Amino acid sequence: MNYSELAEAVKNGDNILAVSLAQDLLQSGATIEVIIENGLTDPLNELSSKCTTDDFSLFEIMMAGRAMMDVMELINKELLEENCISHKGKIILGTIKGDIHDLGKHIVNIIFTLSGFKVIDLGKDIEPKKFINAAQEHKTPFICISSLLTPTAIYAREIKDIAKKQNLNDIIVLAGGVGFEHASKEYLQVDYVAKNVFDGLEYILSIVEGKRDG
Ligand code: B12
Repeated sequence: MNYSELAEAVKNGDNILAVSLAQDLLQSGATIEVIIENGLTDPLNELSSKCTTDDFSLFEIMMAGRAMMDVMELINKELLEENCISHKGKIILGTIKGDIHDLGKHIVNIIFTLSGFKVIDLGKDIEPKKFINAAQEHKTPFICISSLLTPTAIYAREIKDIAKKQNLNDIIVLAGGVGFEHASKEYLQVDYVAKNVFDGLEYILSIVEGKRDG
């Protein structure tokens, strides 16, 4: 199956071609995991250097982001039609304070929703305290934080501290995104650091299904 054509269309910001290629891939039986990794995440990661060099093109990155989100919408629609949504619980999600990257967070939202969770998406650049407030308001232990910027680790570390001060000992913090993925859970003071969205989902599912303690 040809994922490189899809990746190229996303990189070029050609959303119409990207959606049509993704449709072909889905029809030929490609898995969502592989479409997301090879067709969507990889091309955006390839644009990486544009964020730090003189070659920086916000327009190019935003167009690629739009193509990616249009493909995600298609995947979302297909799965909703298949009626595979159940109800497994609520999850608080947000990009941590100091960071405005949110394309990856949107993917996490979609994958977790499709897997049966009600996702409360707080948005981006979110204060640690707000995650705790939302978890209390929605009566859920699950907080998922996303970051693509390594210096935001200082804010990730605050979440469990705030919870402890309020005697909220059941709060479970899952960290993900390239800003966190090389850090240890001890360093970030979280319960788990996900290698990718599906690894994070497995972790939450294993707790919900009683296979692992929080
Ligand atoms: C697109 C992009 C932007 C866009 C963001 C648009 C948007 N709405 O998100 C714009 C142009 C705005 C931008 C801005 C900046 N960016 Co930028 N950006 C990128 C780029 C090229 C791609 C990121 C992306 O969207 N990838 C695709 C998505 C789908 O992947 P993802 O986010 O990693 O998410 C996946 C997984 O990580 C995971 N995941 C993510 N979150 C979570 C959470 C949980 C709980 C779980 C389970 C999983 C999970 O699931 C997703 C699906 O697979 C990266 C390069 C890179 N290699 O990542 C740089 C990059 C992240 N940016 C970088 C930088 C430095 C910046 C700026 C500071 C630049 C500047 N000088 O102003 C600003 C940030 C300002 C701020 N305060 O936040 C650096 C970060 C360096 C670092 N380690 O700290 C990178 C790595 C580029 C580089 N090589 O230096 N950026």
